[in-house]
Amino acid sequence: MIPDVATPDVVTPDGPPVRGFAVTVGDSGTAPAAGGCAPAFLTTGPVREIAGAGLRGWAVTGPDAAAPDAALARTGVLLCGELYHRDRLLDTIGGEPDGDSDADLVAHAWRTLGRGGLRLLNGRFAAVILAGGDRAALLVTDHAGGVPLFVAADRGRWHVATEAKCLRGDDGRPVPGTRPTPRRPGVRQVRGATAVELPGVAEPVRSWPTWTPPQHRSTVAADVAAVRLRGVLDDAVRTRIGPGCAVVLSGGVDSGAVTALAARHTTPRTITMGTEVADEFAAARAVAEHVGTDHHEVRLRSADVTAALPWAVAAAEIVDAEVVEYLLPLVALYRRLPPTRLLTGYGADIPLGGMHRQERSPTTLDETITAEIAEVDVLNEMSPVVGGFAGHWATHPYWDREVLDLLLGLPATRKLRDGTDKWVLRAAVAADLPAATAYRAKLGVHEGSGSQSAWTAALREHGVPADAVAAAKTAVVAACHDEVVARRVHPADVDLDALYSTALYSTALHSTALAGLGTVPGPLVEATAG
Ligand code: IOT
Ligand code: MG
Repeated sequence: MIPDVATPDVVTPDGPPVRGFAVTVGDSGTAPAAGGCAPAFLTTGPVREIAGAGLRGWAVTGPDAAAPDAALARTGVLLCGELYHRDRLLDTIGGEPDGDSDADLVAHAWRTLGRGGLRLLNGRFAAVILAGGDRAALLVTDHAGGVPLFVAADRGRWHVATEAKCLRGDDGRPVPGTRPTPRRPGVRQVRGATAVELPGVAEPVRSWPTWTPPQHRSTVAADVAAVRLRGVLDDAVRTRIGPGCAVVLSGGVDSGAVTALAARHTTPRTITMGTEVADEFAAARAVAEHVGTDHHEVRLRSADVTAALPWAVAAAEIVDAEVVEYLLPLVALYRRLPPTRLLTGYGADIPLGGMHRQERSPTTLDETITAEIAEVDVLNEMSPVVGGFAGHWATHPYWDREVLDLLLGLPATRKLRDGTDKWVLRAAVAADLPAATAYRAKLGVHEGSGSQSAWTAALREHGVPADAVAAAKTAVVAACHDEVVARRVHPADVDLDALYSTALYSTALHSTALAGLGTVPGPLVEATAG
């Protein structure tokens, strides 16, 4: 009998000591003043004040983590997130770091090899490095922007945070290596794979890249590519698992592969979600039974999935309704689970072109993948706040740097082969999974859980005509973003009905037939009942 919720007694919360931060970096030599009350982090966990030479602010830590001050004093590094392949990293750098933490390793890489040291790091992190000399600090992101990092300039000081909602202020200084944050004037997001050097008051800001996606494509034989992919993916999974970890398993090949590889090193828990509208329970169970996991099914009401909207927007801090729609079912699931280290199959479809299953031309597929990769570092769909709001630490093996390097260096003919999409991944793990899973057609998370249709139905009930649903989703997400990011309303306090009505009326996306009846702005579902 498969239990329907993960039982708390098998859960070991495990994740990096620092899950988020909001700090002020002073001009050279000046320690900024304390920032008053703690910022409005959505990430949950103990919030601790931190201060070091030239840096002051707040950090959200893991449940049992020590205050970050001691590590900051020793390393000069404030690190949110974690590194992978640590042994190889240390072997490559040589010498001995001052301590065991990942912040110590980052400091060791920087002090020993400078910029070259930062180009070695494979992890999921955002860091502030107190660089010394005439520089106030270095802001560093991982290759994929896996931990979003925001910066706002303010009269010679810099406010830096892992959540945009924690920041205000803008003195108009140009900041290379960043992009404006949607609907948050003055707050800029550091691009992925970037180091931004924040100087003293008058100096210009400089930035430099730490990684670029390969532009070449390899002619390696198809079967060799598949063997190599299994190797790097196995490493990525092995270096991400931890005590009590769980894989969120849809039953598709992406999360199926993560599950099968995790099961080579531990007995993972697997968790699959569905709603009363739709589920993929049979497909997930086939994987769980084949590889031997501790499997759990969670059935949510589809109303709970659409109600996750403010949480999804507050966590990812984005206005892209399509991406928010992918996140809804996962966010709804994460709300139900006790704090857990989670592995996902998220992101596999981006380098493999899996979202374009109708695409039959390798020429077009290569261009599409290249274009999507160029934007992915600011979409925040893999942000740790997605999960961190409920105390989880979720990590995504397909966005390991070595997996990405391999997948992005393959020509589209290895991804679309003999009429099969995502061919190289399917071939890589065919022997690890039931045949039906390895060659299962892609079903998006928003389709398999019924959340896409549930959100559409909710909008239709608010009077949105069928041909305006996509525009309505965009308007609702933008209005929601204004609430939870710009105005810092907690997602639990958002009145979703009121938000729908305001967003839809102000953009005239409700049905004009209903508006013609003279109904005043308010939940249309009530106005039309009976
Ligand atoms: P999809 O690939 O279906 O799901 C992403 C991950 O969410 C899965 O690998 C799995 O770990 C988890 N998951 C999905 N469904 C369930 C479920 N029912 N129960 C438990 N866990 C589940 C969209 C998508 O279709 O997700 N994600 C794409 C990329 C988005 C496009 N972004 C972009 N172009 N920037 C992806 O690559 O994952
Ligand atoms: Mg997928």
